[in-house]
This record gives sequence, C-alpha cells and structure tokens, in this order.
Amino acid sequence: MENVRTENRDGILWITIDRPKVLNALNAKTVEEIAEAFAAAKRDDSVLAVIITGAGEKAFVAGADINELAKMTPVAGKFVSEQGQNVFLQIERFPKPVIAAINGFALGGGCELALACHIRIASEKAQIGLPEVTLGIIPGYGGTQRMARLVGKAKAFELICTGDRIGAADAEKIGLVNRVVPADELLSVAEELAKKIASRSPVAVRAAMEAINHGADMPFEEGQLLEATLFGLLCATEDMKEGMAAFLEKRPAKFPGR
Ligand code: CO8
Repeated sequence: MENVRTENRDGILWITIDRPKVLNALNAKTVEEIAEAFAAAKRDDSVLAVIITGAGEKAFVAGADINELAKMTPVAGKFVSEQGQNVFLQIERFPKPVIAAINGFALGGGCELALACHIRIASEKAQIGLPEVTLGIIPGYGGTQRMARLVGKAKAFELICTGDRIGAADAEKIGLVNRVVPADELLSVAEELAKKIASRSPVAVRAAMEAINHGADMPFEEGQLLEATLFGLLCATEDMKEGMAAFLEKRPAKFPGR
C-alpha cells in the first residue's frame, strides 16, 4: 500500500495513515487502502484489536484531500461520499475493537474516521473539528450522523455549523474522546488498552460489540432480546467454561477464543 502502513504486533494491528506532507489527508487511494487493511484484518484470526493513528508529529488526519474535493462534480461528490460512508461503516461494524489514537489534527474526514472507531484516545495536542462549512460543504463520511449521536444534537449543531475545532480537553468534556493523555504516552496507552481487551474472551468481546453496535439502531426491547440471545449463545462456548473455571480455581483465564 502507498499511503497506509500496517503492522501486526502481538495480535494488535497498527494502521498508520502515512501522508505527512499533507497532514495525512484522505485522498481516494488512502480511503481504498484503509478499506483493504480492514478487510484483511477481518479475515486474519491473529488480529484481536486494531489501533489507527496518523504518521508524523502533527496530524491524525487533517480531512479529505482538498485537492481532490475542489474538482468534484455533483455526481462524483455523491458517489465518493457514499463510498467513504461504506468504508467507515465497515470500521464501525468491525467485529474487533478499533481504537483511534488521535495524535494531532483530526479534522473533517479525519474527525469522521475517529468517530467511526469504537474508542478514541487523544493526545493533549489533538485538535478536533468538522470545518466543512468553512469550505462550502458538509461532512460527507457520516459525521453529521455520528457526531449528533455521540455528543448530542446541540453540541453537534454548534461544532458542525461553526466549523470550529476544539482541543482535546474540551473534546473529553463533551464525550467526543474517551481519554486525553500526554503526547508521548499516546501510543503506549492505546496499546495497553488494546492488549487489555485482547486478553479478554474474544467471543465475548465480539458479542458485546455486536450488542452495542446493533442495539443502538433498535428499539430498546429488541436490543434487550439481542443481548439475551447473544448471552445464551456465549453459554455454549469454551471461553465461557474457561472464564468461569478460572475464576473458581483462582487463576488467570486462558481463553481459546471459541
Ligand atoms: N487536504 C489537502 N492538503 C492538506 C489538507 C487537506 N485536508 N490539510 C492540510 N493540507 C496540506 C496543506 O495544504 C499544506 O500543504 P503545502 O505544504 O503544500 O502548502 C500541508 O498540508 C501542511 O498544512 P499547513 O501548512 O496548512 O499546516 P498548518 O499547521 O498551517 O495548518 C491545519 C494545519 C489547520 C490543519 C490546516 O492545514 C488546515 O486547515 N487544513 C485543512 C483542514 C480541513 O479543512 N479539513 C476538512 C477537509 S473537507 C473534508 O474532510 C470533507 C470530508 C467528507 C468528504 C466527503 C467526500 C465527498
């Protein structure tokens, strides 16, 4: 791949967006490569969690590539928006946890990429926003939908309609990021979190993610039914037997992931 680096380190897949000269802006090729990286990770049983970050000191991703956007026709605009939405939905629906390690600017499409991840850890230097209205467009990779669902409509209206970016501490206050850490600790904190999740029962983590992800789009009672069904299924797994036995025998569990 040209613009995306991947590295599997002990079951944690690192995906690094690597176009630092343009602050890791997402051109079409990069979006395609992100999709490829996730498709490969989905097939790879050795991957237990994913961390996505940006190359260089300055940016996570500073948005869609404005050089490409500037030339876009209406038909291409709709198509490219839908394509990106599909890729980001693939991330949101990814069966293993995806952590965004936000190391700097996460703007426009970069903010939308972070929003599609399951957990967001931000460096103190992160600046997050959806500045599309300053360019005469709106977020097109799911940002209007995910931002409102994550921080509530009032905050989403303010952020999206002003196009202002906010610092990491303010992002944490409104629930836009899970946690803020010093810049030099960002990657190790993200890795520690990914490793902790990877040490839990993979089938239980997957079921929990499915319940949260799909339940959010369902009426409450149907969401509860999904939860109960997944709970029942887990009772048939080796992971469940091992988890319970390990607790009763006062030893750490060794989950087979089945
Ligand atoms: N696209 C292309 N190039 C970019 C982008 C970008 N999004 N962001 C930065 N760059 C380039 C700059 O042009 C500059 O290039 P050069 O060195 O050749 O001049 C280089 O990166 C470094 O940037 P700056 O010199 O501007 O660095 P500063 O530290 O002065 O500023 C900022 C950093 C504040 C991040 C500034 O670069 C900036 O405002 N960038 C644009 C941010 C933005 O508006 N992002 C939103 C883009 S729109 C979008 O994301 C829509 C998503 C939905 C698309 C749906 C598909 C149709």
